[in-house]
Amino acid sequence: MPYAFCNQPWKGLYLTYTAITLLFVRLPFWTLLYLSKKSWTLAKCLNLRMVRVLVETLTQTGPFTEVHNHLALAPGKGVNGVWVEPVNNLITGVLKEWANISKVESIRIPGYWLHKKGSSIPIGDQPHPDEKLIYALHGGAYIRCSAHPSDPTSAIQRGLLKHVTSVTRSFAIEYRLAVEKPFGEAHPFPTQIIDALAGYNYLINVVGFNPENIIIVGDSAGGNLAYAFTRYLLDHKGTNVNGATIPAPPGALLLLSPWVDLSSSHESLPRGSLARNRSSDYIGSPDGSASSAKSAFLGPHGSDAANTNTYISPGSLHPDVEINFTGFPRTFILAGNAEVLHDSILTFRDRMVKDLGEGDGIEEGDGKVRYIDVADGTHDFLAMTWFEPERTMSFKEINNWVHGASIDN
Ligand SMILES: *[C@@H]1O[C@H](CO)[C@@H](O)[C@H](O)[C@H]1NC(C)=O
Ligand SMILES: *[C@@H]1O[C@H](CO)[C@@H](O)[C@H](O)[C@H]1NC(C)=O
Ligand SMILES: CC(=O)N[C@H]1CO[C@H](CO)[C@@H](O)[C@@H]1O
Repeated sequence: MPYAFCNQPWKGLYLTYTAITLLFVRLPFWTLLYLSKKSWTLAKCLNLRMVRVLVETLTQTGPFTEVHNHLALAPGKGVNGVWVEPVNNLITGVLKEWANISKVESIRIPGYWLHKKGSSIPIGDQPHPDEKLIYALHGGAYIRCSAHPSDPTSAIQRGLLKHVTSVTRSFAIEYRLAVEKPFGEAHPFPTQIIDALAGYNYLINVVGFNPENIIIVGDSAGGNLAYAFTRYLLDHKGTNVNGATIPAPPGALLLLSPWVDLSSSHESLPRGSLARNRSSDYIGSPDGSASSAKSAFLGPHGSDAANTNTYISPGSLHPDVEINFTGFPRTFILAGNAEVLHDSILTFRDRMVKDLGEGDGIEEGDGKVRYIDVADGTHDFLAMTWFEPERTMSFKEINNWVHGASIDN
């Protein structure tokens, strides 16, 4: 059961137990195991197993230390935080209906800028004409991690700023996390779409970016959000609400190990990636942490919504799901061949390709979906700086895609 040890003294005891067994039992054992079966480097094997222990432990105890969240602008050296104003006037259509069911509205939340190393850009500086920007939505199953630059997921933005030559800054929004049962339920779907909208509105109507030049990046649950948020913009493009206009969709979407099926429709496939890749990935069993995160996120919308709502599960195999990607921006999808979500990402990719075609989306008539399947890649490996050489190779592919250059390394 998730969070069995979330209160003291059990939390402390559990963490001590985990640390001791890790040092004296598990690490030596894994090393021996590795020596018998080499495919990755030893460092990579051990790192990966430690990430798995970390994820499992978090699921038992909750966060070890205080994690930054939407309630405060967290300061720090080189941290460029800003407050983002609410956008209740931009909530319309289905979003308004779902927000009503969940009883959520838009509030003021923080966002953080990251700048390319060595550059000196004032916070929220007016863009140059044609300046491209990365708008980042972090992963963490909608229940953990943060947009703050001290969070591990910010490694993705740093990698992009390093490798994507024409981009000099990125902006990440501190969307409200869904809160799970033992901690008091709050902020279910569509809170995160509303918060993504607030950040987007800030970039366009306060800072002055052209939507065409915004590349929305989402990893894992952030990929789910990037997709859903773009669908909202597309479905309500140009709609006037209370004197405000829904902004145009972004110029491009970058989906990294996106979480696209929150139903369990891919889980029972006997030769599927859940069964085959569980030992090579660090995401545990779907009935433990994932189901607790899902119910926190779904809130009053419940599991029916996970099966059939195309804003929530664009990759669901449920027979009632009909989905149309016409009008979507050009999209880059990355999946790791060693991840448990592999099959659901393929389903999503196939649906997108059916409507948009394969390609870079730069030339007239070219298809808009570019997909890479990284051999031995685990879930969200771009967030793990030690996952080389796959990580650098993937960032180079992304750089090529951003600039429409031919793809070869
Ligand atoms: C919101 O939900 C309530 C019921 O909870 C309903 O009476 C009301 O009409 C709804 N409002 C909108 C704007 O959908
Ligand atoms: C998808 O949407 C587009 C534009 O709204 C429409 O032209 C097309 O017929 C739709 N495709 C299907 C299969 O419904
Ligand atoms: C590393 C590994 O075993 N990857 C497997 C993950 O699952 C897919 C099924 O979708 C297989 O094709 C991969 O070989």
